Amino acid sequence: MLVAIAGGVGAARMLAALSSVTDPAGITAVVNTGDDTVLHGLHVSPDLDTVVYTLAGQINPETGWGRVGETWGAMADLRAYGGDRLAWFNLGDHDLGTHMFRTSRLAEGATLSQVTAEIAARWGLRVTVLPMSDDRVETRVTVEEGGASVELGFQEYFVGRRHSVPVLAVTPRGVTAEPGRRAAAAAPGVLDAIGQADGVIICPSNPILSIGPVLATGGIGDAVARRRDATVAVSPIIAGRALKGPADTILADLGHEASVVGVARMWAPYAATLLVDTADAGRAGEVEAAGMRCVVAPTIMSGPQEAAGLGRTVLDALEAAGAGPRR
Ligand code: FO1
Repeated sequence: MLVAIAGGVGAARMLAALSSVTDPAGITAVVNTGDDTVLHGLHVSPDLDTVVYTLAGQINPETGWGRVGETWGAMADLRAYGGDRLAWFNLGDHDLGTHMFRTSRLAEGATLSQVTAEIAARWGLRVTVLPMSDDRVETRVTVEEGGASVELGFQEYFVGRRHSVPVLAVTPRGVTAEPGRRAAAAAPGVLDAIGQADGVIICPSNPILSIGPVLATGGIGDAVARRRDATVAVSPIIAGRALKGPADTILADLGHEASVVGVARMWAPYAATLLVDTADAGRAGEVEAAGMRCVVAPTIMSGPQEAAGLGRTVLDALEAAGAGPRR
């Protein structure tokens, strides 16, 4: 069994790639829920939905989030009532059905893991999709705005500010105990899955915004570190740039090097191997000096063949580490 530590778009594509080269029933995804938000009374779990829709072949390929062939009737009406003040976060009509289902099941007392399993079952997924926690973890982003430091909710930063303001700090709230609230626990099955996995993959998601909150929750980071030798991380940074999103600028804002070497310094305690793109072949020595075995291969999933190629490279890297599923 393989366990993938996952954020949104990059992870979803990695999971689809792995599913095309190994039995999807042998893959468990542990997905970030720090981006979750409540809008119009509805519980939205963007990374869980991105993973599920992608694996179900239902993702909008242009945005990488939301449903393919979506319609926007509800948003148009909401905008007519309240303008962009209310309609700043785009929830398509079909996507809304998922949020309504999740919210009503949570109100009935179901856990987020149970609802996620129900949503995955509706789409016939064979990959097991687990939220990192059934408890609320809220990634807060402190930014510099108008000369002051302002703490924002994740989506206020990511969508509201188009992730274009300098970031001063990223804090996953809820991962440590606070007065009146215990620390978030890993969702049922997460720690066992990591402990028993043949191999663990840290997906090419934003290290600070997406993977960081997963590793900070309920002992998940410690569990992955204990499987360090069997863990392969895929760099989301290629030639100093993120393919999508603000991973490069946030790394730099927070004092890390926005490069495969910065990624290696961050993941060395958790993963023995870092897979970097051929564009970064020249930096393999520095990755190794940071304490990770460096595998160099094409990592851009520009089409199904390239994605399958990356999936096979990850399996080969696991096998070379003495890990990975039987093939
Ligand atoms: N991203 C945007 O840039 N604009 C949006 O309006 C937006 C809406 C949205 C709705 C549902 C969903 O599952 C994802 C959505 N996203 C949107 C993406 C989301 O903000 C990011 O993918 C993640 O939270 C970062 O991983």
